[in-house]
Amino acid sequence: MLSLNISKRALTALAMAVPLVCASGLAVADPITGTNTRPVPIDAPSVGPSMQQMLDSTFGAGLVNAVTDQSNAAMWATSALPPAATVAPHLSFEYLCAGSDCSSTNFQTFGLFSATDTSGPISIAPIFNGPAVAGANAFLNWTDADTVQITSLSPGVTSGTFNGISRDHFGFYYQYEGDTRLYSYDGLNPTGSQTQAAMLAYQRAPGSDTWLLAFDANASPFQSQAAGTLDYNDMVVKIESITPVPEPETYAMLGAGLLLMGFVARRRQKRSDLLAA
Ligand SMILES: [Ca+2]
Repeated sequence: MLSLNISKRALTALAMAVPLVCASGLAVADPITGTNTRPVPIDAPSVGPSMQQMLDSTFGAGLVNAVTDQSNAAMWATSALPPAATVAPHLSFEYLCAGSDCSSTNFQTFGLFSATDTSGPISIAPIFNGPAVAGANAFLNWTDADTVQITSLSPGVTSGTFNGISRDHFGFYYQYEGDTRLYSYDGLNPTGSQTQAAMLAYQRAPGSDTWLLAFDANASPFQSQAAGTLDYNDMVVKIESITPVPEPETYAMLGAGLLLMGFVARRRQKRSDLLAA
């Protein structure tokens, strides 16, 4: 949309201010096991499809609601080993290309990040780079607990091996040109912009491991903060084989369930030992 057509000179000046904002945004230290607060409002799009239209074309008409079905998930784990996650962009980008700014259409990136807390270092694995268009696919394969291999036959995918990306605990980021990185976890995004909710996450259905993630560049303080800019259609990606990281309470319940199963299995074992004897 129009708000993204800012000049390169302005972008360069703004990019120099990015580290300062990142530093203040990361000052609070707490583990990234949290979730996001949803739902948030979605503006009607000025250019491109609406969030509801994208959900309808991805999952089927009327199956997932753009407002009421927003997930609070912020971090994910792989649900299958192997096969690992398939990451496919659902559609291309929202902004208009006009005049000398046309080259900037090649500078949107999307990828994985991993971090143990909001004050520590953030590891990233870029996936889609400039020339990626709708239909491009990337395949992710973890060769060990925190090493991911990205492969693809599509243009615009950064192939390679990236360390520091936990198989059990990763999120997604989106970046517009030299602008600040926006994360799937709200707590990592800059305060002072119009929203920290840079991403909306939708699950195909309860229990499904297929998701649609939608980012909006206007969550960055360096883009337009005008009313009507939060339409979440700047970078939209469909991802298979991921499952949300459980909240701490869920971990506790999961542990109890595993213990119980262990107990039953041991009793059964003993009984069969007796029968055999
Ligand atoms: Ca927008």
